[in-house]
Amino acid sequence: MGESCLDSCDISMKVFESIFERSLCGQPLNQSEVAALLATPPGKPLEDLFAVARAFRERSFGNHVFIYGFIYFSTYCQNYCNFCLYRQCNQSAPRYRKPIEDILDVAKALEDDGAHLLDLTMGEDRFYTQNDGERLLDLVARVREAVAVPLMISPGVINAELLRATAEQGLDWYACYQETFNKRLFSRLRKGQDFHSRLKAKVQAMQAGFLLEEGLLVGVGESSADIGAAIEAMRNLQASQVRAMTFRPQRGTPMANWQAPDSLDELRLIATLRLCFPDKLIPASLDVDGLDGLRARLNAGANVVTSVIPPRHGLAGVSRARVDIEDSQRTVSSVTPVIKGLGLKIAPILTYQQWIKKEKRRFFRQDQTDFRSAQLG
Ligand code: SAM
Ligand code: MD0
Ligand code: SF4
Repeated sequence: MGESCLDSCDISMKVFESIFERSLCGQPLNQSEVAALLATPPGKPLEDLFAVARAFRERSFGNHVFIYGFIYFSTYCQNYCNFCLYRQCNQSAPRYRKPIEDILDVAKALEDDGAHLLDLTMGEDRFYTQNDGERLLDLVARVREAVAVPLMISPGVINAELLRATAEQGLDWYACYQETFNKRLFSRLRKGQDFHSRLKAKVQAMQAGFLLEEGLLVGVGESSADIGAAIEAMRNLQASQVRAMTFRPQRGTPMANWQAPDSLDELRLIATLRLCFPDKLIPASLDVDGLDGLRARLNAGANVVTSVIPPRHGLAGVSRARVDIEDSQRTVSSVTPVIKGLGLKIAPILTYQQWIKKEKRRFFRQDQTDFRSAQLG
């Protein structure tokens, strides 16, 4: 890329120029620089920010985009997150535990369709975690046996032993989003949950050999200083995939009437994450605005299409539980024209596998104590 990305977009404001130059040299941005990026006004300045984010993406990934299949296999949950449709006792949530045969069918269908990874997600469902997590381990082992693609697990907080045992089944990723690193905001959002236990699970997952996906909710009352602190925390945690998702109000929850946030905020954060983590994976989730929202997210510098869900299996999304699923708008063939229209292409499977291998080598060459010293807030 050299300096061409800066030359190609006529950035008027000096402050942005210096931020872009600093991140191009690999220097971590400070909180006031992050705040400046998050306040980028719409129009030309924002288009410039996106252009720089895309150039950063291109430098690390060329024109390749990755695709993640999403298998929400149990929507039962013991927790009371105020933002989530699936919080315990919410009668409005679609509740199911998918039988293993269905899970295996979906996994194979997604693999055949060309997904680079499958994300096995559940609510914090004791059905799976009781008795040392034997049901979860069995499920993971069966999926591992049935497909060759890399696997991610998103089970919420589970103990170190279960994390180790799932990692030993050959899973690559643990996804667990703090949502915010502001402890007071966290306790308002993730009601009754412990900030440090959630963080600790991630450190333990990495010690067990997982790559980590970390994530932030957008529009839940966070300040730009909170986001600056979160970016620093994600860097300290050494997350390999970092996400931002706009909060979508859910019926039957305490935040059902929360005012919808500005849809540009998530895009600004995606671009800011790209500048801060140029060589990491950044999702463009279909679970926020469906297929309609994909173009803008890729345009802002994301490089992984997540929440691809095949129809006719009765599977739900998270923040958009039903949108675009049964009418086949969340499939590889639906996202392909959007990807191509942006001059991007779906990466070969091998490219994704090599990326994971390289990322793991980077970590596991390091002394494991690095993880222990990751900042626990
Ligand atoms: N239960 C596990 C957990 O909480 O880690 C995994 C599944 S959980 C549903 C995955 C993520 O979805 C949450 O961490 C949150 O970031 C996101 N999410 C949940 N409800 C949302 C909403 N209403 N709007 C946007 N994102 C939401
Ligand atoms: C997504 N609906 O990628 C999924 C989910 C959980 N690891 C991921 C939030 O948007
Ligand atoms: Fe449960 Fe996860 Fe929803 Fe919280 S975000 S209520 S832990 S499914």
